[in-house]
Amino acid sequence: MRIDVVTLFPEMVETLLRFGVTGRAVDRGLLDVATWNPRDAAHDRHRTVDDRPYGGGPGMVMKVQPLRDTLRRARSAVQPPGRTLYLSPQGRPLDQDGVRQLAMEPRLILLAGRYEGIDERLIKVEVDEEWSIGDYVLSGGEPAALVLIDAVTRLLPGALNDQESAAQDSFMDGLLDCPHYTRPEEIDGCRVPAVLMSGDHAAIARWRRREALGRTWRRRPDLLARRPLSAVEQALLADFIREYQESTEDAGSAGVLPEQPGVECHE
Ligand code: 9D3
Repeated sequence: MRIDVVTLFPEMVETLLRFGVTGRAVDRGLLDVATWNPRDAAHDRHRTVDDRPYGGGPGMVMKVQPLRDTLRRARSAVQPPGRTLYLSPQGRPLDQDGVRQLAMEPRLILLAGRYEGIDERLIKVEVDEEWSIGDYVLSGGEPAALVLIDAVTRLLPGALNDQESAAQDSFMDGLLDCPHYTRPEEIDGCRVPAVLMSGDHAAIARWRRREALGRTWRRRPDLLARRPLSAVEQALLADFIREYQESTEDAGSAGVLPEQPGVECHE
């Protein structure tokens, strides 16, 4: 997959490509990323890339000419160029379904904005899709471009090793992950759940699925609502819920101590 990124901070993007899964995808020739800096297309003495907003107010807007020339340069570097995606808070929220769609494209052009954003007419004429990575405020589009590139790269055939692929497959079935443990067997009185030490692989698989269902039920009911459960899964979740209610219904803690998200200790 070829991705061209238009950004005022190319080093931010290039850094991701030096490490881990994304770095390996580049080494293996699965991912090819090029960066394009609008500052290189600014021709005035100060190489200006921002301008004041019509209507006044605080903040600046990315200047049209350097950005438009840069997009055209990026497009003519690879034929056909692929769709142009503008990363912006106003975009379609990225989720794993969106990542899957984007990963099927052979080429993408990503536009990362700075300041208050880009001229609306540039969006209309030059941009095919707008994507957000969630409802929080970033300082620019680069972190969003990194998130998108990272998530998409993981779906390119050959990017993950076998173990990573297996783990990815189980996440992609729409549930949160089960808890994980490694040595030592006990930390400050917290022991590894006995079933994981039992060597009973069927019981371990059941326990993991039950924990995944239970945590999704507790922490992300929105995910559970979108996912049909098999009869086996319904039984495992019912089992989790019954145990959970037994453990919270005793006199002292009834309704008083909600689980702190992410904090649990098994005896
Ligand atoms: C005056 C209100 N603004 C500044 C606080 C709006 C604003 C402009 C530019 C907010 C963020 C940004 C920069 N953000 C991105 O470029 C961005 C982004 C994000 O902030 N959140 C989630 N996804 C994305 S994708 C690009």
